[in-house]
Amino acid sequence: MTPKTCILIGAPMDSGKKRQGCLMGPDAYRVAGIGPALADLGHDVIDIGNIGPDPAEAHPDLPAHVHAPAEMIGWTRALARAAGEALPRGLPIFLGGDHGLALGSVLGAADHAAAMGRPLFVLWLDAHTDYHTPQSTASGNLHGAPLGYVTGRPGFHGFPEVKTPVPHENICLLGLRSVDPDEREAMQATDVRYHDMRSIDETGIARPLAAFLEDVAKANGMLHVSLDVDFLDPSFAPAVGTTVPGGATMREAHLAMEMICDAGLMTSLDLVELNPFLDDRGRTAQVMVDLAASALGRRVFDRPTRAYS
Ligand code: EXY
Ligand code: MN
Ligand code: MN
Ligand code: MN
Repeated sequence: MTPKTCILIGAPMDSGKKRQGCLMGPDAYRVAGIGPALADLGHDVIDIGNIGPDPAEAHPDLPAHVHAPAEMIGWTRALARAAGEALPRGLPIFLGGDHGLALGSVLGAADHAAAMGRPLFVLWLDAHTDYHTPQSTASGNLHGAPLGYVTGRPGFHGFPEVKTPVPHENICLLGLRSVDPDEREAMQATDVRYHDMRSIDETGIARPLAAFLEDVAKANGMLHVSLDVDFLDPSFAPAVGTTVPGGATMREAHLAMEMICDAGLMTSLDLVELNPFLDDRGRTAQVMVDLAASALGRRVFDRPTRAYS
């Protein structure tokens, strides 16, 4: 793999939901050795430390049940700026923090891609569709809304304007098994590519992913990968507040990341929803670091053995 400049951006964000703990995520990844793991693969690693939210006000038109609206708005601004500053220099890796960070990381990636005259594609590895709006969410937790925001759904009052919504056909979700009725209704009306675990059981994870990556390449797209801990089955990755049984196996997860690496298209990465408070001696943090390494070139062998027809 061509060596990259990997820019680690700590985003100790917990405002996307009520349960706290993801704020310890960035340091858990550091303790699990994310920097040396990527440097060992020949990459330049720049760790800019942790960023924080901009000061912001909640917007009066946001529904009252939305959790921590001012922090969500402030984080989105700060993260979009961080993405815009990092992308011209290398490959930003956002160390979450909850999935609310993707409102800003994807917004920044979309604005940068537009400035480069390239389309942005998004690969969403998650048990959940995260496609709510502030009005449709029952929980009020906006870590369940990043895809709603970046695709330009209405109602995110007070948030930065989404000047270049990500086209639905440029989004592929893998690993789904917990989707709210409103999300299902809204998502089925779009041309987003969604693959729940049932379809992955039938086709394997490689087929839909290979087709998606081919389209990204054909469009000369930039690829933002958003990896939620709960994509994996809880038996492999227990340290997340929204576990859903029946998730991706360790090998399905590594195959996905190895295919992403082989395609050479990834331009930004989120590692989100790790809650070290729920971990068992850092096991889940280590899984996420190993998956990031697979996406950035870690292999058992440098080349496959003789080809079999
Ligand atoms: N759909 C549920 C909600 O909106 O509250 C659960 C969302 C979980 C979101 C996590 C980050 O993936
Ligand atoms: Mn998520
Ligand atoms: Mn999730
Ligand atoms: Mn569309």
